[in-house]
Amino acid sequence: MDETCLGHRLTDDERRRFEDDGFLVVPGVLAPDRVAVLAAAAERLDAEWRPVRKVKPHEPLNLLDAIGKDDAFLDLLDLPQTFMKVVDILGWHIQLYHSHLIVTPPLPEGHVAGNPRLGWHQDSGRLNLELEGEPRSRVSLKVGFFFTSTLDADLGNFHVVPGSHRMNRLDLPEDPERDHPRATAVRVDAGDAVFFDRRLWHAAGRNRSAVTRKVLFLGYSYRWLRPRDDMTVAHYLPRADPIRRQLLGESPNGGFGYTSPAAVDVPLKTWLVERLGADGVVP
Ligand SMILES: O=C(O)CCC(=O)C(=O)O
Repeated sequence: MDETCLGHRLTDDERRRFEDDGFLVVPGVLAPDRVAVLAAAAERLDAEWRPVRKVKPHEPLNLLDAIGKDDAFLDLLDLPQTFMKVVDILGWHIQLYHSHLIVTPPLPEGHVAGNPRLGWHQDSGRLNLELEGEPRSRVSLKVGFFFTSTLDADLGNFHVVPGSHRMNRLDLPEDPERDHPRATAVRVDAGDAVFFDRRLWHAAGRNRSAVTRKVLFLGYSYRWLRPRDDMTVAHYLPRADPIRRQLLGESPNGGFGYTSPAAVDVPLKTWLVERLGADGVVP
């Protein structure tokens, strides 16, 4: 793993914002030349999969297991500018459980939304029914890497209700023509990252611009959660370092190692203890 990640720890201010708002924008994690390479990979996958999935030209394509489908995205998994912030939030017992590319073309001219409200949801389906308590446990977070700008509104912005990760239910106005009063379009530039807690009520915005929006979301969770995608990443393992192998789902101790890991199952923990000391790492 690239040691420079240690220069990009979660700051106290970032932690406070993530804990209070349920999301955090980290600007400029990708240089423009890298964004261009990643945007080109997104375009390749869109050209290949849109016809396969029979997604119409103006509809969003949501492609799961994006990491497995194009190795251009692999280095984002432990990108120095983002990875330690994930570790500082979730700890070392983590994996990639989900990677999806969303390509959002412009709506056709004159489009009127059938339902003016956005599709608000929390991530991970049945976790939101079967975990007890309010708020339920966090379990996972996503990092969205933006390959196109959504600095203005109506560019297909990622939308959030700030602070809503503490609520099991999102109360919407009775008037079906109105959206949540605190619905917020997150405005980020190409190359920025958005971290968000899976419990945060969020939604995709509409793209009324002329530019196709491209975003890759990487979902990190504790290792005991089953992957949400049919992950096709085995071809990366022979050349991956031990920490990447952990992140890609390897468990030398098999099923047992996902809930009661030995050191060999979690090389990220050893790596962190060697650099930060045992006191600098969650037990
Ligand atoms: O496309 C978007 O901005 C929304 C993404 C989303 O809903 C998700 O990652 O669960």
